[in-house]
Amino acid sequence: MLAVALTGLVGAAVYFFVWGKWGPPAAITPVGKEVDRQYQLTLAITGAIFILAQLGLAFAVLRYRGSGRGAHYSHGNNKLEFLWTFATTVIFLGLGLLGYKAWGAVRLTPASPGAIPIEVTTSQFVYNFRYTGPDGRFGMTDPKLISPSTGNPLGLDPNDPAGRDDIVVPTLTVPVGREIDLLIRSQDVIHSVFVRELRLQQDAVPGLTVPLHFTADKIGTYDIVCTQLCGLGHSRMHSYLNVVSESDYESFLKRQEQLLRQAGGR
Ligand SMILES: [Cu+2]
Repeated sequence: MLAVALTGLVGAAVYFFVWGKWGPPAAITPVGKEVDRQYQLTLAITGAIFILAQLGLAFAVLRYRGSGRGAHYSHGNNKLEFLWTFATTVIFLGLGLLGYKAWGAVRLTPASPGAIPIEVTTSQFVYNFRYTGPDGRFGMTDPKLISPSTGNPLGLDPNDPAGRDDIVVPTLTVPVGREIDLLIRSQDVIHSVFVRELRLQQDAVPGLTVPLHFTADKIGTYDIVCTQLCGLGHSRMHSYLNVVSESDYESFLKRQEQLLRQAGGR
């Protein structure tokens, strides 16, 4: 019975992975595709070991059932223990080193000089995205000036001319095929920025500006969610990443600049 149950378990596990119905949506960045390749490799190696180990156990249960012999005491086998510890170390370290390209490259290297800087500020329970405006510079902010109800959620300092053209919006719009340099901040507790299609998940930590860069290669609208339990409204903390064509991006910026002028600037 146990041997049959184990074999059934292995069959069901393999079936669900091969079926792939609950897999993630397709990646939209070169790094995302790298993460997927790395994940598939890890899954293939650990999956093969899982199948062999469980089927081996089922075989042993079946083969040695009811033989009437008592169990015999063993001191273990040094050679075998060395072998599987060594194999585990090689696989673990090997996958870790291979994963550098997928995980580390995006975090341990800075964005290229031509990347578009966009600041993400998280707070309970919203995202605010800031663009530099035509001057290419972010204006100064002051925590004392933070006032979402009067339209200054980031606390932009009106005396700093660099901040007068800064665009602040609740959703992230980026041009396709261009590198984006996200600068992630938090005003209160630890939040996070997670976009499944980018295969990126990064905490927003109060007091830090965490950079994260990506180049999306597929036009579309994707969910941005907070994956840190940040308070009662955590489940509502949500925004969108709009990947648009270069010309749509230009008109988005134009429109925002126009709105800012209509509002009389800051
Ligand atoms: Cu949050």
